[in-house]
Amino acid sequence: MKLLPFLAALVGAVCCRDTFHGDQVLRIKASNEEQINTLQFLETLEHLKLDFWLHPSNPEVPVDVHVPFPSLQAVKVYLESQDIDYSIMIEDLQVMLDEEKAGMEFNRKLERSTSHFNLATYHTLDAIYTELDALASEYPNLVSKLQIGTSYEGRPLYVLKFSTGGTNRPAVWLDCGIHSREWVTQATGLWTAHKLVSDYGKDSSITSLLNNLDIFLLIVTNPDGYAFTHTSNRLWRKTRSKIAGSRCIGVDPNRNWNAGFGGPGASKDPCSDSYHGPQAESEVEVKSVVNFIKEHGNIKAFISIHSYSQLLMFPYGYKCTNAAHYSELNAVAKSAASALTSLYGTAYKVGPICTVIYQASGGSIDWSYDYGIRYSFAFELRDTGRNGFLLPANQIIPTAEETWLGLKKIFQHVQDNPY
Ligand code: 0X9
Ligand code: ZN
Repeated sequence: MKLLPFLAALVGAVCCRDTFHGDQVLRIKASNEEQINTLQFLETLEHLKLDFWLHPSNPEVPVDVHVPFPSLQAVKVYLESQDIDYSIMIEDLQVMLDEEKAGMEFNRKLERSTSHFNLATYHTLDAIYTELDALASEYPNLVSKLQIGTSYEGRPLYVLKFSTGGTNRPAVWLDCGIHSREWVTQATGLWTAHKLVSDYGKDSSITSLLNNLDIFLLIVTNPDGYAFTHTSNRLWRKTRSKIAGSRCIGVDPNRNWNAGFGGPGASKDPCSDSYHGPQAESEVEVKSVVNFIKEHGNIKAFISIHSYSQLLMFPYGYKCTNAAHYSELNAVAKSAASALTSLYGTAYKVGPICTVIYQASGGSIDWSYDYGIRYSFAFELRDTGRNGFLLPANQIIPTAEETWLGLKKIFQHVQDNPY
């Protein structure tokens, strides 16, 4: 009988994981609008099973696409026939995934023997959740763990609240991992939590910040997706909800907010990775955040952390017109990006979503901004595509450190500019 759980784990580990042997990620450089249209056409060819890591939108921004091995030849021949430039960013996705997995296994053994939590590696959901408890019990006067809801598959949605007292102080909201495969974001969230507790009382800017504001940090916004990236498909982006009338699973939780819902840059096809869902806030993971923000009533900044591309963006994404606070948001984002860059020279682009990445409707920060939270920003962390979503674990800490400098600038601005 004792063998049963072990066997189940073994079968689970080997039988059902998607593999990506020979798959490549191509970086495509469209040189004009016509080539963008051609790539958008390519995106509609379902049988190729292409996974666009960066969607075609304007010739300034490269297009990254994960091409399964069986489609590679056809895609390359097609691009060449259309005179569209491309290069190979990732030669063999499975090789990278194997390396990542080996690193995690090595670390698991290390952590077991040293009983030390390593922030410089990727962790499973269970390990992250255990660490949240450790933080809350070690720093009870500074951190508490709140459950703001339950995911589609029944996992708790945990928010860390950093607070030094007061009642319903003005607060900032920070979420990571709404797209489950963006692993460096959950890891950055966890590092940030440790940074806050270790520097409070030591670093005067953090101390003053937490003496005035509360910080709410949702490290794993999409826990079902995150668990799935560990057990079954490392490249899973969406939620795991069942869609009536479709064989496909999941909604893009960053197309599901009630902001231009169903507009350009979202798909109505449940099989698409940018499927907006049957209606706005259909996903309980989104609805739980919305309810929390509304009930709190005093959130002054809303920041969503994604990867990759090294961008610091602000509204809008569902439309390409400037937000009313464009000048202020642009100035804050510029100063945050330059603080971020000052540490390791990591270059960031700054601007509205629609300009710097692509038009995308139903996104979180458009919702928060239209709801009245002026300081709404989205980060796309490292890198610019060399590793894409598979950022090597040795970049977690430098990524988190530099991001923290950017976040601090935004928080300071919020503190200095009450509204
Ligand atoms: O497409 C997205 O949702 C984001 N890019 S990602 O590669 N991380 O998927 C960009 C959207 C901008 N962010 C918000 N609208 N919040
Ligand atoms: Zn994302």
